[in-house]
Amino acid sequence: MKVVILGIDGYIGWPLALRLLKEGHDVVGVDSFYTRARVSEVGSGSITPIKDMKDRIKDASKFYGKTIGFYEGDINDPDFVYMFMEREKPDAIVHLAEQRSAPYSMIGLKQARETLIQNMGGTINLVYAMKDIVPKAHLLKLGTMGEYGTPNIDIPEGFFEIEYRGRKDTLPFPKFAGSWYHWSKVHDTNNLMFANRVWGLRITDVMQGVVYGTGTKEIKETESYTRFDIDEVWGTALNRFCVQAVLGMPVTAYGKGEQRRGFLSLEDSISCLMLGLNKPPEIGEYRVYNQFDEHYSINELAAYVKENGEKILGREVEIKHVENPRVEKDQHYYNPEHKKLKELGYKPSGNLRAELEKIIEDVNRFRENAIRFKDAVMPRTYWKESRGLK
Ligand code: USQ
Repeated sequence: MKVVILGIDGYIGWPLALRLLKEGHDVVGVDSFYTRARVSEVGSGSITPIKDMKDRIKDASKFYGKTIGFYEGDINDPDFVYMFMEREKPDAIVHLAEQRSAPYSMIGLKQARETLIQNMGGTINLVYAMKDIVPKAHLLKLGTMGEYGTPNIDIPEGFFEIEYRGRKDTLPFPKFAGSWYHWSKVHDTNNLMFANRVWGLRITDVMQGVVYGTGTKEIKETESYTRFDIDEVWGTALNRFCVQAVLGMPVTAYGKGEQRRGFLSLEDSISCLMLGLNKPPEIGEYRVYNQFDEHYSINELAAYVKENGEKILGREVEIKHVENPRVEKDQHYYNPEHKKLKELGYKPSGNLRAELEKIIEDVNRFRENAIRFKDAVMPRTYWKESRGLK
């Protein structure tokens, strides 16, 4: 299968490229290096050593005996999208090339506009190019569990059956996102459903939870790392907690810490995306997966990091409940369904506690890099203070 990965340089894009290559597929990557640039703007960077794309591709092809095609450019430019789609005519496209940080989108109007325009612009260019060039290809697009928010009822996988005033229908489950970033994914989802309805494009919309971890099997065997972000804008909860433990900083549970999210390891995220690619939807089908392993409260995660951190590092790890910079419920019901991937054959690779040990050991190994970006770790982006023009 020929797969184009949009956002190949990212946290998930690079390990997915390695897995596809290892399994004998043809891989073509596209990236504008947006994440590298934006992370350095907030005074941070990946603490794992990541090479530039030329060297990453060289390392991967040395190991797996096959090379990766690459286009540098911005998918918000329709001419660019049409150009590489015409040349490559892929069987599948994995779309990971979006602004992926909720805090970034909440810094101010500039970042909010950038997030909405960039994310929706890239996706609309892509569905038009698919319709015109490869109408039977499979689009596997990364959405987020955060599209649903935290309603006081169970969350289905995309659609639910509803009875209203005596009539029944199966409808998209209502969305209630918590940042401009998460809303941009909701808007994408609506646009994808419509593209499917009018042109019959085959689409998998993946509602993914928070991903954690430093490695996958392929990263381990090639030693070709993926990025690992630790700052308050680009780093995510569990990864940041491990870094805080290693640096002797308090683990920052926001608010009461009772907010729950679905989590999965990087290894499992890649396995699930591979399942989605290897078992595509029918022509004309739009399907939705809720992609996570288990859900945990922030307090549970902080406690696991404390317990494992103290064992590995041999000193106390403090948990600190800081003022929640976000506007979100920090105590709520949470019961999302996640059956479909299991029906396709997904089996979690391990457990969160075992993975935690590996993350803490890796972060400890790259501790010098973490120290360089220490000032960017504590929260400073407050939803209520998002800057407008004044
Ligand atoms: N949190 C803390 N302390 C911290 C950082 C975060 O308590 O130091 C809490 C947040 O308040 C939030 C939860 O942890 O309730 C998750 O925050 P996060 O920063 O780990 O993740 P989030 O902003 O939701 O976004 C991340 C990825 C995004 C992806 C999303 C999946 O950046 O690309 O879509 O996870 S989900 O959360 O399921 O929507």
